[in-house]
Amino acid sequence: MITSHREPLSPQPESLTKAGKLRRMLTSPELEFIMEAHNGLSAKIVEEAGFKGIWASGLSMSAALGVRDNNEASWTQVLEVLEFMADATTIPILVDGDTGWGNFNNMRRAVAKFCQRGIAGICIEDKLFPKTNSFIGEGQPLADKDEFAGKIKAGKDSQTDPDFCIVARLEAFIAGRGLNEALDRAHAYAEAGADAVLCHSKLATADEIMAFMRQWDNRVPVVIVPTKYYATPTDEFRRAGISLAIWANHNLRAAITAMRETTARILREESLAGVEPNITTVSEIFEIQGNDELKRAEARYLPKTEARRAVVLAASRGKALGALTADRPKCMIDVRGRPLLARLTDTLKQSGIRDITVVRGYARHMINLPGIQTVDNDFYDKTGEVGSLACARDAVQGDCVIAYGDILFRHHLLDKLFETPGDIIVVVDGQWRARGDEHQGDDAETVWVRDFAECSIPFAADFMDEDAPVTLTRMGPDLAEAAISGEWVGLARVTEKGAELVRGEIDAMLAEGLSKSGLPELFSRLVAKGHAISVAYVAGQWMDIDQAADLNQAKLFL
Ligand code: SPV
Ligand code: MG
Repeated sequence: MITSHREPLSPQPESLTKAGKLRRMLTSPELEFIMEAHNGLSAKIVEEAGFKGIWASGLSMSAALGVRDNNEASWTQVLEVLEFMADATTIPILVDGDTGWGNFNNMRRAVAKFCQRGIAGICIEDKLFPKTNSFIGEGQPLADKDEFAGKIKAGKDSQTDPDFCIVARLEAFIAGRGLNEALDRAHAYAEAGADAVLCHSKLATADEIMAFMRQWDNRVPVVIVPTKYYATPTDEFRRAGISLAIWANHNLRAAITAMRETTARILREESLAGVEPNITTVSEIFEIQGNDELKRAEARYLPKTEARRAVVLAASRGKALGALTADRPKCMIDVRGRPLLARLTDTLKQSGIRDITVVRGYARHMINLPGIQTVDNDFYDKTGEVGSLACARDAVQGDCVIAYGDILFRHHLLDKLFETPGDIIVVVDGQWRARGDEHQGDDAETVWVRDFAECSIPFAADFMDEDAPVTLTRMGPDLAEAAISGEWVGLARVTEKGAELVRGEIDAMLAEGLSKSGLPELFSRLVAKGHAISVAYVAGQWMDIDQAADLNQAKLFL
């Protein structure tokens, strides 16, 4: 009797490949067990339960794919399933390779592919392609013994992992051909290089298996599938010297039962309430899927973006809009079915800004959009932008966009704002002249104030950001035309450091009684104190709403 495969083994080193681990299970002196799985989920459940290996059952995989166990799923479709199973688990998978999907040549390709995909071994049965499940009918034809032995040899010659296991499944008992045929073939297959034989039987007792074990000289380990003789005590298999028992289809069968019961109950009760306590929770699914690992990976690999916030100044009425702002501030004027402010906050949200603080003043109760926070400037009619920003002082921190509440702009202006380096960045429209004419002829009551900017480098249509960083020199309504580089859009951004500077300047201006001032003055003061304010140049693609004519423009803009 050759007993080399049954020598006691040292503990499994972690360095073993999956194939190495399967080989150890086959050759260990213990009776080992592997459990059926048919997809990534069931494979995970098998590993989670503590099994050391997985049986990728042909019956179960085909049933799970909704086809018959007659090679209706192609071998590459099976390969796809196996890849998910192997990726989802760390324990070895023994694949039910049916009859090897053809002749020796098909077997060669399958073995090479399985090795590539981290499969530990394949079991092939000595029947004909297309296969029939062993529990169907009687007298199934067997493969020619020598042809099958050649297939085993071809498989062994094709494996790229030296520990990959080929298990030769004996269907002699299934075909009614008896013990001698089984033993004769077992020897031939072991001779051809099989790492183990699987002795299969469909009797309700283990008699055939035990008869085989009494005669078998143990030259290679024996594997069994006790599906039909399940009542046999497991210790009998142990005593008989069997190496590996396969619990071949019980996850699939359990799943069918559970799915049928659940589905029928939901259909019957037209409610989920009855089934809810009996089924896996959604958070358990997330756990099985490994969401925790993704969280850890995100923390490790995603850039650490500070939560972005925005402060929107929306306290003024917009007097020039006349009756349109009789009952609401101009930021709540309807522009094609939505308030201006809603359009602005949508654009901010698209850029990942969730924390939006709106400074309200005139007709404050009209500003009631979902998903915003509000602070109120009770003295909106006596103060200006600095006074309003002071009301939101606590919100000006971290990475924060500061925006006028009466502007509409294309989303990419925000991208530009976030891409431009600096601690305080202002968006400046280099094509400010193009906006000039529409506002000619304003009635005398309303003064159209434009926030012009003088910058370190004038804007040119072919200006590239990489050319040189542009900084603000001055900002205000009264710049001499020759000094104007562009017009501030009403959009700025501060970093943590910039926010600190802005808060400091707000405090200084309030102390000087300058709450009526505009933000251009605040920026100019910071520049005068030697703080750099970066300029993100854009060319148009924005507008502000100052008068009724702008509303028509806004409709076209959207
Ligand atoms: C399978 O699980 O697909 C098998 C084992 O081949 S059996 O169905 O018992 O033949
Ligand atoms: Mg099968």
